[in-house]
This record gives sequence, C-alpha cells and structure tokens, in this order.
Amino acid sequence: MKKILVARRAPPAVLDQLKARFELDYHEGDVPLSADELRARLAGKVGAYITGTERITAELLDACPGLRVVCTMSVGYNHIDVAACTARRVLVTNTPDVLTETTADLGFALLMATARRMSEGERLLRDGGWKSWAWDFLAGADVHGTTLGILGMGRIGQALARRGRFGFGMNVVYHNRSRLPADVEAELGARYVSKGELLQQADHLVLVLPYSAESHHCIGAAELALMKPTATLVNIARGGIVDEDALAVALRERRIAAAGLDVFEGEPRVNPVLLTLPNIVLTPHIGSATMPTRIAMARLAADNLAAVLSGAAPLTPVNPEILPL
Ligand code: 8YV
Repeated sequence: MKKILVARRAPPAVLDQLKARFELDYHEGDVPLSADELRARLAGKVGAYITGTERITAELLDACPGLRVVCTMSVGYNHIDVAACTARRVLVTNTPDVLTETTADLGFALLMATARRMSEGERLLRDGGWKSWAWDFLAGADVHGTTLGILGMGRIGQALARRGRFGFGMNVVYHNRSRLPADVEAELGARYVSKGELLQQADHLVLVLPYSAESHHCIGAAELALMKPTATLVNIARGGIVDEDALAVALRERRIAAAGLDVFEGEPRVNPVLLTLPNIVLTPHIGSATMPTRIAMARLAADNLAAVLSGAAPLTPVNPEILPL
C-alpha cells in the first residue's frame, strides 16, 4: 500500500475512504505540525493531504524526494511553493468551486455586519450599554443600492457580484488582473474599472484576490487614502493583502468608516491593535466553514489524492502542465 500523510484531523468518512486505499500516517490534531515534524513525517510518503496552514517549501520537497502529490483542502495555495513542486514533478491539487457560494455568503455576511455595525451593537448590548433610543444610535451605512467594489474577480468575486447585483440592487464595479469576457460582465452587470477608480467609487470594497508577492500589502495607506470616508472594507482573501497597521490608522482616524476581516496576516494571531478598534468586525477565517462545504472540500482533496496515486487524472490540479506524472 502506498504511504501518505494526512497532516490534520479530517472528517471520519473521508478518512475511511483514504484508509481503504493507503497506509496512513495520521496527525489527528488541530494544532498544525511544525516544519520539522512535517519534514520528518513526510519522509517516505508519496502523498500529502494538507490544509491551508502547512507550508510546502522547496527545502521540504528536497527532504522528501519520494513525494508525488500534495492535495490541499483549500482553494488558496499560497502556502505551497508551486514552482518548486512543478520543478520536482510534484503535482499540487486544491479545492475550487465547492466552496465558492459558501465563501461568498460569508463575504456578504461580513459586509452586512460591517456596514450595519452589528458587532459593535452586540458588544454594547452584552455589556449592558443599551439604555435608550437616539436618532443616530448605531446608525451605519446602507448596503442596498450602493456601489459594491470587488478586487479580484474569480469565482468567489463573481458569486459576490451576483449577490450584490441581484439580491441588493447594487451597482457592481470590479478590478482584476484580467478583464472578464463581455458576456460574463453583462450577465453579472459588473463594470471593469482601474484599481484607483475602484477604491474611489466603492461604498463597500471586498477583497477576494489570491495572495502572492504582487498582492502583498496591495491595500496600504495610499490605497486607503483613496477610499471614501464613509466606505467599508471587507477582506475574505488572505491577511497579507492588507497592511494591517495602515488599516488600523485609517479606522482610528475614520478615514474609512469600518472594516470586516476574516483573515489576518499572522493568523491565528491577530494584530492586537485591531482588537482595540470599535469599527471593525472580526471573524476567525471561517469563509468556507459550513459542514457541507468543509466535507465537500475534504472529499475533493481525498478524491484528488486517490486519483493521482492510482494513475488517473486529478480532478482539480494546480500545475497540470506536469501531467502525466
Ligand atoms: C480553508 C481557505 O478553510 O480555501 C481556502 O483557501 O482559505 C479556507 O477555505 C483554509 O485555508 C484551511 O484549509
């Protein structure tokens, strides 16, 4: 039987599916393996079943020359050095599509909670601070009929655009590395604008672009300065896209109205300065966290692993150019 590492606690049904076909080294924990532990346990394995938090580096790959496939239970793969994998003919797979709608739901929930100051309201209520009514009591920003800006118009960005346009009558503008085909733009009712225009026009700006060296801190002080003082910013992509210190200043000085963050640069550690701000909604990276979606992601990662190691085509390869293995 081929030996694989399952680097994180996985749903029982998916684990049974893997156990039936492979010899498993199972890290049944929620605390990730350290880089050293990962290297030690990957040695002698042909496959790795990981999540978005185990880093696959060139150094690790060199220490594990028998490795043929890395299957991550995430759509993002910035934790994997894909170029290094490709150079060593290690196939990488991810889990796109199955989490699109669920993640867009969370993005919209965060947008609503941020615009309508829901966390602030709940904190106030729990702390016994709800004493009376006032015309401007927790008065936030409207969502319906306003301008939704989307930075990164992949699958999740498009799912957000549909929610904004058809659910809330929003005017949708977007910026992306490449422009969508005209028929897709027309179907979504989304208008392509420059990044500067996006920042200036959005009442609610959602970040859904992949994280890379190019997108690192692509929202910093200069970008925040272009936004409307009444605007909100939502990040459901990766924490490193936003310069958190610059965001904290913008929120404190009310250069933008509020922010909703599901992802953090040092997660699970959260920049303490963010915790002190009232005009921010924080969630612990739960974009894809519904039971059906997490099970679908786990299953897709396992199906990819099984396919590749039995010589079949992977379902969702990241570097298909190295196929057949
Ligand atoms: C994952 C995510 O839950 O899919 C992604 O890229 O960010 C989340 O859906 C997380 O990365 C753990 O794998």
